[in-house]
Amino acid sequence: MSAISAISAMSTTIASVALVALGVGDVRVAATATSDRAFTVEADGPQAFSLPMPALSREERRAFSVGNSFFRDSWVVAPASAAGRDGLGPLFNATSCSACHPDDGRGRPPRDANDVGAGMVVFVSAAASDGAPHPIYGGQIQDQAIPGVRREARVRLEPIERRGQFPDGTPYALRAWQVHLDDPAYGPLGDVRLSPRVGQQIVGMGLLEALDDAALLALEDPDDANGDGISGRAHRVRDPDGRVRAGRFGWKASQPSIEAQVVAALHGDLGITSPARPAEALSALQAESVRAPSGGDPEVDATKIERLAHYCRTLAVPRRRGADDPEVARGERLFAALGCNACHRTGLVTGDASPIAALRQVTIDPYTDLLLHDMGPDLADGRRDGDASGQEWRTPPLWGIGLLETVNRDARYLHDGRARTLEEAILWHGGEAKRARDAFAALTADERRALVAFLRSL
Ligand code: HEC
Ligand code: HEC
Ligand SMILES: [Ca+2]
Ligand SMILES: [Ca+2]
Ligand SMILES: [Ca+2]
Repeated sequence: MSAISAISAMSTTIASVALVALGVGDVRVAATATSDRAFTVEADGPQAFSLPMPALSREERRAFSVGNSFFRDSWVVAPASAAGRDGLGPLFNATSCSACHPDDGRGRPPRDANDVGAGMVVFVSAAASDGAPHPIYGGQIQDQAIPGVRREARVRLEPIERRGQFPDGTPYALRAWQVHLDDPAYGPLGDVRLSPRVGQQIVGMGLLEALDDAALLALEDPDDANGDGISGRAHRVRDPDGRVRAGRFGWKASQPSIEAQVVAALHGDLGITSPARPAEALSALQAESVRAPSGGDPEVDATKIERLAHYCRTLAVPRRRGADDPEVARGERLFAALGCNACHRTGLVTGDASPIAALRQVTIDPYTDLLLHDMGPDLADGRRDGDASGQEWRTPPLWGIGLLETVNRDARYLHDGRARTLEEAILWHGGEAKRARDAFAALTADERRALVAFLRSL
């Protein structure tokens, strides 16, 4: 089959799939159930990700404000008069949560090797170790350190340009990163596997947490039994009590709960010890040479962790905008017809486990299944992370994605912030999503614009 006839065969398939979707008429245009008002907000400005869920009780709102200040304020080197906010480092990546999640939005890749603390973390392991922490540098590269201590390395991203063409002849350009670790301070890194990732926007976390494991396991299709080319599986991880849970947070769903994510962020990104991680993030070799004042034993208590987790749990989801615009509605039909919604799922129902009553037993449209998918070699980092292979990534939620550029002017898409636009993000899809990606590329320019208009309405 020539390339041209392959493409036209493909668009015929898409057209008929689209007709089926239209005929059935079951494409939900906007989530308008009254219960949604409990956890969504009408907001389209730079603070759109920063609002508490409307349904919070007065006490939950107060806890939100306390968590908000822990999230926003910078940690300082111990000892400091700001007791309770000291203990930063000795090694760290940024001085506050909000440095990497600015305005509760998305961090960005560094502009050069001196641009630190803006949201990217490079995870590391020795090539031969199958994902274990690096023997000297641990699980992640900290590119900052307190005075008198050497930062581990400087992170430098070298852009790699890639050009392509839509089947209709329109050219496009993509950009990926080659990661370099300059001036390693604790000895040679050797042959390593690196996984650069940016901090995500953190809206709606409490709803994702409120999905029961069983609800996620029901979405799995590890052997693609239904033959749609998509075979997501849950990332089975251990929670702090040793129970196996369906992981859901982070780009590889490595963390089973918001609390576990908060503990890991404090420990790895800020250098703050906690009851669950009482020792600083230093390898044995580093611990021999690094002397640093402690900000307490441990540096945060369970209450602060709980407040931070509560804050992340109760940030509201911005409501959709312009959902009844005809172009947006057309884009929404294409999203379904192309099979984007096989992974970016809607209509999930939460269980009873959330500590926030308003988040129990509600239907949500997060545009994710929280499962791992093989996304092909172009997006692969080649590094095992728990049970996730180098090619597997968690479907990221798309709710709020249309506001990312309003909240974070430098917003970038995908796990390492390589994509400058939503269109680029789609074009990088491969592996299980290759069929959907190729179908997107084969659309007319108007249809592609409609699909992007739909994404911008989320
Ligand atoms: C140095 C940058 C950095 C700092 C500081 C940081 N984060 Fe993150 N955050 C990230 C990255 C990178 C990820 C994705 C991690 C992964 O893929 O495993 C992430 C993920 C998260 C997630 C999960 C988001 C999702 O969609 O799954 C939450 C919640 C979160 N961070 C909260 C926090 C909190 C709370 C703090 C402060 C205690 C914090 N972060 C500090 C970079 C950072
Ligand atoms: C097989 C599952 C799957 C399918 C099908 C799929 N996606 Fe994705 N999508 C993902 C995963 C996984 C990522 C994250 C990849 C990464 O960061 O490396 C992603 C990322 C994205 C992003 C960037 C999100 C962000 O937070 O930066 C957008 C936008 C997106 N997808 C839209 C689409 C559209 C539109 C389609 C249909 C043409 C589609 N996806 C089909 C799994 C899928
Ligand atoms: Ca510390
Ligand atoms: Ca390290
Ligand atoms: Ca399947």
